[in-house]
Amino acid sequence: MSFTLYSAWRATAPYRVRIGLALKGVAYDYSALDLIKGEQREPPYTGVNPQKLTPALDLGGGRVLTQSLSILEWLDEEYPDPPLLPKTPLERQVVRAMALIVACDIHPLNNTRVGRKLHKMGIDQAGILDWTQGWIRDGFDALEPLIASYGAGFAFGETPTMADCCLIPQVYSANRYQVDLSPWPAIQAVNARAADHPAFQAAHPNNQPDAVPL
Ligand SMILES: N[C@@H](CCC(=O)N[C@@H](CS)C(=O)NCC(=O)O)C(=O)O
Repeated sequence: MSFTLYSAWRATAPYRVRIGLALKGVAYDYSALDLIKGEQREPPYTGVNPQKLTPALDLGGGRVLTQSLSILEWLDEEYPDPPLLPKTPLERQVVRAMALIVACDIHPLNNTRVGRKLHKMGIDQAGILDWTQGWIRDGFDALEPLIASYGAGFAFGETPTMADCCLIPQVYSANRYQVDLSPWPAIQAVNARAADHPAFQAAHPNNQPDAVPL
């Protein structure tokens, strides 16, 4: 039975899972949601993921996985090669810490539903942009020294890990929201390295079936 990924081309959480699937060479069908139209909050998707967020990975047989990081962990256990986590507990802790800076401390504050809420509270577009950029900057300030210490091409070591699955979509988002990346050379170097990697290319927003030419 084939897998179906519920995704949205520019959304960073499904982008993380697309990278993981591409790194593992796992094939899937792509089901697009328009987050601006609010398709994630309407049936039939609410029947797939009652949390009304993307991604969801439908494995068939009534099994649906949600939450991008736990999907990546599941992928890594089911398809161990190539690994998304390093060998030792201490190394794995560092990779997970990098991933969580993005997934817990940047992204949730900048999610679509947060932007909608800020808008309803009367914050204008410039204020929302300032909010978004600020959380990205704070997170990148924390990631930069970790990547400078542990990176060697990718965020941790020479091969992609779960940290890169989270970092590269967040850099895409930073560019989308006009964050100047010059304060973070280590992050920029990883982003440049990933741009040459076929799995990261396959997962890139511009290469998704629902991509809108900008
Ligand atoms: N913690 C969740 C976050 C999922 C999430 O917030 N997804 C965003 C797209 S990046 C979404 O579907 N947003 C829709 C909305 O905010 O209404 C995960 O990692 O999967």
